[in-house]
Amino acid sequence: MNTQRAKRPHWIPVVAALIRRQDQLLLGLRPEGHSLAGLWEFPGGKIELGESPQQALARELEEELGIQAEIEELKLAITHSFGSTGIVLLFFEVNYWKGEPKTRHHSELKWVSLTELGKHELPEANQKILPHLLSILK
Ligand code: DGT
Repeated sequence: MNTQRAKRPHWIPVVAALIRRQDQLLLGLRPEGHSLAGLWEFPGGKIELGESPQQALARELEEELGIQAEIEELKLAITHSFGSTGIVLLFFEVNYWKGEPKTRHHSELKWVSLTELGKHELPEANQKILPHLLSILK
């Protein structure tokens, strides 16, 4: 067997929402029992077979927050690998939705102003692109 090949990470497509309310973004605290528990994330998740990125994000926001969201522009795409896995993370802007976000999945939800974002513990994939993300959102 080619060992170099076996060590290559398996890349997983993930979508995440930049849900905006004035100068604030919605963050969710990742729950116990999931990877990266206790870190603040942008709501979203893995794209399932046969879904477009936009369909996947609309589904995740319905499942996780109970909102019907309009998925807007792709703002940023990044890659991040941890050992044998890698994620391709697509960030979409969301400015309009129906319903009030509820904690169906996260341990906690929080509206955070752009200036306070850096004070929250985020997954490394997000932390490393935070300055760039903020420059895009301003
Ligand atoms: P897992 O990772 O197997 O425990 O499964 P889930 O269901 O908790 O993971 P899911 O569907 O949220 O997948 C998202 C993956 O992307 C997960 O490995 C965490 C990673 N990730 C890094 N930054 C973010 C972010 O800002 N938002 C979301 N939703 N995921 C992020």
